[in-house]
Amino acid sequence: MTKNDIADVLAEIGTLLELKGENPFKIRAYQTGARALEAIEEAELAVLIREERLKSVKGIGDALAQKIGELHTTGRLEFFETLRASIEPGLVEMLEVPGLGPKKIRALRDQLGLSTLVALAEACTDGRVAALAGFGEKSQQKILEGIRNREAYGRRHLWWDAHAVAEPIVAGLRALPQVMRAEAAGSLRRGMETVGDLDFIVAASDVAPVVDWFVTQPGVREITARGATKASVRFESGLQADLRLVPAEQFAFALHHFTGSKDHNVQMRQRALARGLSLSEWGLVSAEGEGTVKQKTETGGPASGAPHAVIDSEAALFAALGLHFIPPELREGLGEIEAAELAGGAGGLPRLIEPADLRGAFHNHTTASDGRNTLAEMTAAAEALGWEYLGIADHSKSSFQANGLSEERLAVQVAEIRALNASGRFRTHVFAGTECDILPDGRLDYDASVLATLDYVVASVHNAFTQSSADMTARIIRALEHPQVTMLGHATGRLLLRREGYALDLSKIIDAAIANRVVIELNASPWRLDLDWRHWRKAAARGLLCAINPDAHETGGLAHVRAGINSARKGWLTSDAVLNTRSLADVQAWLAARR
Ligand code: DGT
Ligand code: CA
Ligand code: CA
Ligand code: ZN
Repeated sequence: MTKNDIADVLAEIGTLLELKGENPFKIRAYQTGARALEAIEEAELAVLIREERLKSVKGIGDALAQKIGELHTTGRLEFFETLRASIEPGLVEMLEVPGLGPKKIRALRDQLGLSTLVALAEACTDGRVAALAGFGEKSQQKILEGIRNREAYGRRHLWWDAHAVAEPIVAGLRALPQVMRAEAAGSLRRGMETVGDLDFIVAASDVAPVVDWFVTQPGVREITARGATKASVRFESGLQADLRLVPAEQFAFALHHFTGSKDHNVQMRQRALARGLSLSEWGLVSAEGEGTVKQKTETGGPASGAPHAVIDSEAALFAALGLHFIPPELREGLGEIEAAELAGGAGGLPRLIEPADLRGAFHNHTTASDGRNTLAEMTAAAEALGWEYLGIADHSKSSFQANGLSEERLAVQVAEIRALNASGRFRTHVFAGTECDILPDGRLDYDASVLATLDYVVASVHNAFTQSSADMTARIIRALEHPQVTMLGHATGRLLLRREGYALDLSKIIDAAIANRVVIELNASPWRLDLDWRHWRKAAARGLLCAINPDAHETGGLAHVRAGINSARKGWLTSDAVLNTRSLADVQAWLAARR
């Protein structure tokens, strides 16, 4: 952790102790310690810790020095975690409401028994807060407003939506004459399925015009911060964005730091420390405290024994620590650093799947069920993307809310698809499939004789979500054991930021899919991304085959495979693990062999 990160923790400890009503001297010690720490230079801190001289700093006592050391080297502090866990989470949330500090929160808790935001909002609405000594009408109004805003703004955003906001901003920043380099960092760059806020890193020759441009972008509702090297805005959607301006020679370090993740950063710092170096958003310096920033030529080059390359890219930064370049999607602190070792490594980094590797996709809808484009329109759109094949999998009859196809209508669609392929109208081959409901007892929605007329079958759960985990697991496994099922659609049924998936035992389902040579799709719809990336690395290593399916309900939806590629990359998937990277002939052969 950097000194500022550590100072933040100390300040938070002070606040939490205050929430608990602890002794004021103890509280003051943490607040003073946080300020004392901020006054120390990053490199100096490393030296003080190593030489156990931290307690000689004014404002930092024995106990505090020990805690700072622990945070600096491990990035964690058990005392802090225990303390936080001991406090009702609602009280901690109240700290984020403007106008509420620890003292007032304690008063609300002790005198009105309030320990959740919901209860607090109620107490504001019926006037109990205003009646409390030290609050009043105005302060009650402000608290209520703060809670309402928090509900509107406090939420995360789909990667797809955040990306749509970020992309033109990055392009616009790069087009400014003062800007040398600009990137979107943070969770967006890591391809996370949801994004808290946007983080832009810019190297510029002149700061003010860049900040002026940034805060006047279309859709900016509010400028929440504006300083010499940083600006923050909030868009109409509630999405917030931070812009950070750095000198060109710090760009690679800032980009790496603000790309994160936090866990990855902590591990990178530990690796640097093990090599006598200290890594931060500012640079890579000798941990001896000479303050030699490697990329600064005027200091006469790096300290002796340190790597000599100029660090002007993330690749150079990783190389300076003996590592291959780690793609941002892998930077979650889940073994990527070990795998990136230049010297051997734990199997090495995978060659991750890329958007251009996809040659088609299997799960797409047309106007025959609940899609918004016809078969011909969808095929034309797939052809425009350069796809060799497009799978049509409209809903089956039990999904009446989605206009699912009866056996007769399905037969008509299959005939249409065969005729379209025979006509040679499109270069893209169309596979005739279905998204067949898995009925509550695990049987399929069409008879085997109907399924036999199709090229493939996606089996999905669309009803009876509230079954027990055991029932749902047995239900899905029964479907996977059906000889005509090719792949499992949106395995958990989650909708990001809207609803959790249904209860099930995923590891059993993955086992059954592997045993029955059934594909599990990575549904690439930006609000699904299901099966989640966190499961894929292990599952693929055990032999599970993936298909990245956009579940498109209109032509524009085919582009959602890009979101699926993000998740596939986060799941360490190579093109080998994904069926729809194969050629048309190979897919046809694979489907034939499964029959
Ligand atoms: P988000 O915005 O919640 O989707 O997630 P991120 O990863 O974009 O997080 P954010 O915006 O708070 O910060 C961007 C990156 O900056 C984060 O991934 C790592 C780095 N960072 C921020 N705060 C800390 C910290 O306290 N310690 C460390 N080591 N890194 C941090
Ligand atoms: Ca962020
Ligand atoms: Ca941020
Ligand atoms: Zn579905």
